[in-house]
Amino acid sequence: MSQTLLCSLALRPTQRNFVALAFFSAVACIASSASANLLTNAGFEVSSWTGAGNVLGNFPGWQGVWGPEVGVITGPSGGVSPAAGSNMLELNDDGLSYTQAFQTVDVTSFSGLINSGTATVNASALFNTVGGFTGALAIVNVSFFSGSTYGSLISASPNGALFLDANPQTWQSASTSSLIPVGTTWMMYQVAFNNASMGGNPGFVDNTDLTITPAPGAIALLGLAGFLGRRRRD
Ligand SMILES: [Ca+2]
Ligand SMILES: [Ca+2]
Repeated sequence: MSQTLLCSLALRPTQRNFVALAFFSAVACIASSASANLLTNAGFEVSSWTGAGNVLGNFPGWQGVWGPEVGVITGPSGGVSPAAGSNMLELNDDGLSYTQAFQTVDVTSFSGLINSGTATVNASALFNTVGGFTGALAIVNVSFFSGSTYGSLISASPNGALFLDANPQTWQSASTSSLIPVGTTWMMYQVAFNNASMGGNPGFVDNTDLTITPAPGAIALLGLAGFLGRRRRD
């Protein structure tokens, strides 16, 4: 709402340099339009979730709901307190390579930006585990889909991976960022721990974040617009 207001105000032209100002304002509007966090229950303060199979098998039906493979939303656990609020996500070894949790997001409202080829996704989360050992491997990732089914997978972002320290009182951030493929209409946010690295201990997640911003190229255009504006005044 406020973004729409900001853009409409910025686009009001003056008589003196209509073209430069209109161009500058349009680009500034794009460059400043980073989305809010697209995840629901991003801090796990609502103790509600479903199975991973539900989330992966029915994007529209379980949009905005966390789907851990083996996990719970919990208060302080294993000597670890939530990074913020009262709750966090706990993930436990599922007997496979990685234990994971998923959330799907409909991004069709960003189609204009995404299909211009200039949209970047930014994903991050805070990770922690119990004390006494190092080398726990935590990962954040985003997958891109052309439709509302897993079968429409286009590609995935590079992993944001992090080896955790041995201190249960420190939370560490992992993040990833990449261009969103043209044609993307759904995204799946994913946090994971490598089971073999966990020594049978639980892994914890809090403060998840998923945003869409214009790619750096759009911001470079902003600089060009400023240059053109100055040239007109010379
Ligand atoms: Ca929390
Ligand atoms: Ca730690």
